[in-house]
Amino acid sequence: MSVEVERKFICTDETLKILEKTAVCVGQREFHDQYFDTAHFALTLQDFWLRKRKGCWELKCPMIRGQSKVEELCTRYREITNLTEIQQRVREVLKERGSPQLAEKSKTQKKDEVVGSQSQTVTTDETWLSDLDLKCFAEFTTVRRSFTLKEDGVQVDLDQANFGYSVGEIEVLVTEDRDVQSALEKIEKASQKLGLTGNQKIPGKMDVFLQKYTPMHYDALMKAHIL
Ligand code: V4E
Repeated sequence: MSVEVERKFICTDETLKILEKTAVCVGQREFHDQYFDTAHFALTLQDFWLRKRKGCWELKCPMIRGQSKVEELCTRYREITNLTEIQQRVREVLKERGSPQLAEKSKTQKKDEVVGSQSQTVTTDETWLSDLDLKCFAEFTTVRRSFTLKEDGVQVDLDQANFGYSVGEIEVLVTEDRDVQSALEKIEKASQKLGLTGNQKIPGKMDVFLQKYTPMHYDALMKAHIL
C-alpha cells in the first residue's frame, strides 16, 4: 500500500518554460479511466475513489487532512491496488454506510463466489460490481506528459483530459505514513521552483467532469465538503 501526496496546479506558459529547464521529460502516455460508485454516491461521499485504469483496479482511500497552508493545497490518499483488498474495503465502507442493497445482496451472492488464495471469498470481476450495485459514474481519457524534477526526483504530470480540461500535478508517492511530512516539504519546494505562488486549491479532472456532466453528484460532494 502506498500514500499519494499531490498538489494540483494550472500550467501556464511560464510554468512550462521553468519545467522544461528544470525537469526531464520522462514520457507521454494515454489512459482511459472509469470510476465506480453506487447510485447514492456511497463511496465518493466518504471520499473513496474506485477506479479501473488499463484493466487494473485502484481504490484511493482518504487520510486525515492537515490544517497548514501547504496541506490545504495538497491531497493525500492511501492507494490500494490489490483487487481482493479493494473488494474487502469497498464492502466495509458500504456496510458502514448501511447500504440496504449490500445486506440484501449478501444473502444471494454465495452462488457467484469463488474462493480466494487465502480462503477469503472474492467475487469475479463482473459480479462483484453488480453485487455491490456499483456502476460507472465517470469515464474519460487523459493524455499525460510526465517530468522528473532534476534535483529532488519529484514527479510532475501535465494532464489533458478529453473533455477540455488541463491540469498539472506535483506528486510524491511514499510507502510509510511517517514520510508524508517530508513528501509535503518536497512538494512545497517543487512548487516554489515552478513559481507557483497562488494559494488557491485547483480543481482536479473529476471536479470539472462532475460539474459538467453530473451536477447532482457534484453538488452532493460539494455539500459534504469532499471536493
Ligand atoms: C482522489 C480523487 C479522485 C481520484 C483520482 O484523482 P486524481 O489523483 O486527481 O486523478 P489522476 O488521474 O491524477 O490520478 P493518478 O494518476 O494521480 O493516480 S477524483 C477526486 N478525488 C478527490 C480530490 C479532491 N478532493 N481534491 C483534489 C484537488 N483532487 C482530488
